[in-house]
Amino acid sequence: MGDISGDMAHPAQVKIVDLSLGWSFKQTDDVGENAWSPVKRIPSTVHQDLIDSKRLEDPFIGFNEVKAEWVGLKSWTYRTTLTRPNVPLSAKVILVFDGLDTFAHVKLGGRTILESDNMFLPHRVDITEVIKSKASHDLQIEFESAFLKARGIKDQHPEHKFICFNGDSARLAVRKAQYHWGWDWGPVLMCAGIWRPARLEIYTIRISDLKVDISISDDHKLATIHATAEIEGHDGSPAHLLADFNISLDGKTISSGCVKLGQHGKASTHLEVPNPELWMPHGYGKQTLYTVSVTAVSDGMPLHTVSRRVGLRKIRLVQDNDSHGKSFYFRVNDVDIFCGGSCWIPTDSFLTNVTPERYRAWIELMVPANQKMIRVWGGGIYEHDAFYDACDELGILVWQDFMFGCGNYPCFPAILDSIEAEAVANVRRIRHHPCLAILAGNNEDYQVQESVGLTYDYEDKNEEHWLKSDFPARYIYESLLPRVSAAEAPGIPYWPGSPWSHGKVSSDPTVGDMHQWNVWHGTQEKYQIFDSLGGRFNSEFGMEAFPHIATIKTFVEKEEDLYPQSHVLDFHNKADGHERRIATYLVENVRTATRLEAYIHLTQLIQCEALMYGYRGWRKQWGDGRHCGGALVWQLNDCWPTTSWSIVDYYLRRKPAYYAMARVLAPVAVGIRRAHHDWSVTHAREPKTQDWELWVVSSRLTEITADVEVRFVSVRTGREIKEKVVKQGIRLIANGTTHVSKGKVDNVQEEPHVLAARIWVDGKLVGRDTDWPQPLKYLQFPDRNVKVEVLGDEMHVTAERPVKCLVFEEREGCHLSDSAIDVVPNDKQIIHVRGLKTGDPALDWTYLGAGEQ
Ligand code: BMA
Repeated sequence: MGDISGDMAHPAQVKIVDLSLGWSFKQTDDVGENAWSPVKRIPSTVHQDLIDSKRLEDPFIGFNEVKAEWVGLKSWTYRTTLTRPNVPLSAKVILVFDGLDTFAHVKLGGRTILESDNMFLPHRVDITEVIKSKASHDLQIEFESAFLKARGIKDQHPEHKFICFNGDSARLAVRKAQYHWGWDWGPVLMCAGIWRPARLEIYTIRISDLKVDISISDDHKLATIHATAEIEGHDGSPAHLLADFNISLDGKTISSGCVKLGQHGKASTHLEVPNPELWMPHGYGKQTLYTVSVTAVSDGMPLHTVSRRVGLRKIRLVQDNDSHGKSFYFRVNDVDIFCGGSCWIPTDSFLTNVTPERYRAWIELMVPANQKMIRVWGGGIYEHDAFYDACDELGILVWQDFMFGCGNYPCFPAILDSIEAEAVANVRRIRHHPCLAILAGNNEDYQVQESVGLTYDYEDKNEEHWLKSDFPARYIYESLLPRVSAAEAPGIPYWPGSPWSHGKVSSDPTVGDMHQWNVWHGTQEKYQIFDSLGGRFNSEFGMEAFPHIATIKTFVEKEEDLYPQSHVLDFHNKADGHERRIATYLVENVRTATRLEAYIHLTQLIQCEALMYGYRGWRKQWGDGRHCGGALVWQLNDCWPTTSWSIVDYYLRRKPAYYAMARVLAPVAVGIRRAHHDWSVTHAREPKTQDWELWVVSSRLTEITADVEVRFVSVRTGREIKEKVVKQGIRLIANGTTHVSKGKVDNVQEEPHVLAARIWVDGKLVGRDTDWPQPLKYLQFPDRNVKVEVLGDEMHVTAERPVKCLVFEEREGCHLSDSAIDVVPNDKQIIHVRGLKTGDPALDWTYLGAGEQ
């Protein structure tokens, strides 16, 4: 058992006894003292504890996932000894669990003190009387198999249609991270354990909640903070208690107010901040963080202080009727923000292995990539505080799903109570973070209904009807969760689901957000037309790519299995039909390869191209009356080493698409493209001409001027086949799209050529874009004569003929300013490398067709 911490100056002050050490665990059925193995520390998960005790092989390697299956089918018991702390007479002793995964029976001295069946719920158990009775107590927690329990609960509800995409449908009956049942990017690893911190709290008075609502005046000259504290344990004599509120910046108080405790143990006040430093997403201003605190004071003695780090900002989801339907975009402090970004899955199959530093490293990746928003997807968890802290500090907006994913969820009374408690607890935990932009009811649950033909009447607003229908969870998304959100986080927009379209089919492109999966899944369209498939906000779309070779080598045990279609590589790709889909996109676009490294490059190039076509086109539409309000790639990260849609792999090694995305999301980005023609439909009959267009997108909030050029460079010879187009002094529309020029590619008279655009602002080259004849497989790439000259921490890249997707090695500890670049003659590109030590070998590189030379 841990030490008592906290200021011991006054016996009534809150004291914390940390319970992270001194635990052991065993399979519940095993008997005898020998059955117990030590636990390094909690929070933990049983798999990691078994690995640490050498009773389980690392499930991330080879086929070990299968060998770990038994773990999820057993019950596990954890135990420790609680020693009687020094407790003042009037104090309470509360045993606190921030999270138990999932079916937990907690016994103190052999007596059940808590039963839990919801991983997302924190618990507080009053053990004052029990703990005082003896010097030490045995604390045991038994975790039953969630897999088996889920099946049992499902069987008890024959009235409900358990339908889902991904995993065993019984998962829908259990409030546990749904990806533990396996997903199309993740293994089946049914974790169990004390997954969030545990401690004793000893106090007479405690602040149990601090709610901070912020409003900003129209002229931004005044921020008003409405703060409400809830205080428990005041034993009916609130007159003695004061709540001392304070807002500070960098330790300096700006405003404060002391109020008497009112009815129901509540106290509230208004604090004002004149000329506030507003919080903005990165790239739009500072991420200033103020601290709001409240201290419970009795007879001049401070007993407990609670603080929230807040950002002063207002956020709106703008849904106006317009010529495209109904808009869907975010406005922060009156600035319209195009939300280019990513979707986020739990970043490890074993959640308790993710440190705050690792969370920070993930979010840090987004900043140089010009990403503004991350979506916490509903099949995982309400994230760790460190995740939201990093987003606050780095200026990344968070789209937060509630934890429901890809299913028809049941609504029996007990589960509804549990969901309500879960929603209140988690919204209260995260609502003060300035990064929080939206709360959304679920991931794709409306789509599941549509896909199996379980239609519902949107106009029927009778909640009782919903609960009795084949889609009872409509009650959760359209009644329970919006009610909780409005009460607990009134300043944050609520949205019933991702995607959702105000009762229209959830793929409606004119209203609401959209998951566009007709590239890869669905009708498997060509990615070149991604832009034409979007809606008002594209909250999911993606393309798979292999991870880095070094990542692959961590799980492939035999050298002979290092080939693209080996059994173990297929096993480390959980997506339906992945072999066919990867092959389709490769065969359609590039000359395919069999050597693993070349194949990795090709899959990554395809991902790069696909995402570029999506983001580039949708960002252009931002300027067309906010036609598209944002795009979030599926997915930023991985939970194990695998092939998936992630743009950065499990070991934080960036895939080339990461860089392609960064370029098209740059504050000022030039875009060029020729009109699409579908080569497989026309059976290689090229159109005689193709229109091309040139535009610039700018997220600068004032108009600026720029110079733009387009060159027409033969793929075969590297020569310019016609006079370049130069436009000087173009005025770029603020926070919008400027159409610059257009023309025609003559496929009869002109040889295949690249349209190579560049843009300068104040004489400085700030961006490039290239458009290539499609498909790339019809092009020849001999004699590119690529040179990469290393000069200090710079790499100078040149080529004599156009080069597609030149990718540099991702070496541990190295950061590149760019990669996956297209290079054209007479345009040297300089890549900055951070982290390469003197004497280290130069970074390796490759490009499309490199093998042909
Ligand atoms: C989506 C997500 C996930 C899934 C992904 C890839 O729609 O919501 O459920 O992993 O597609 O298939």
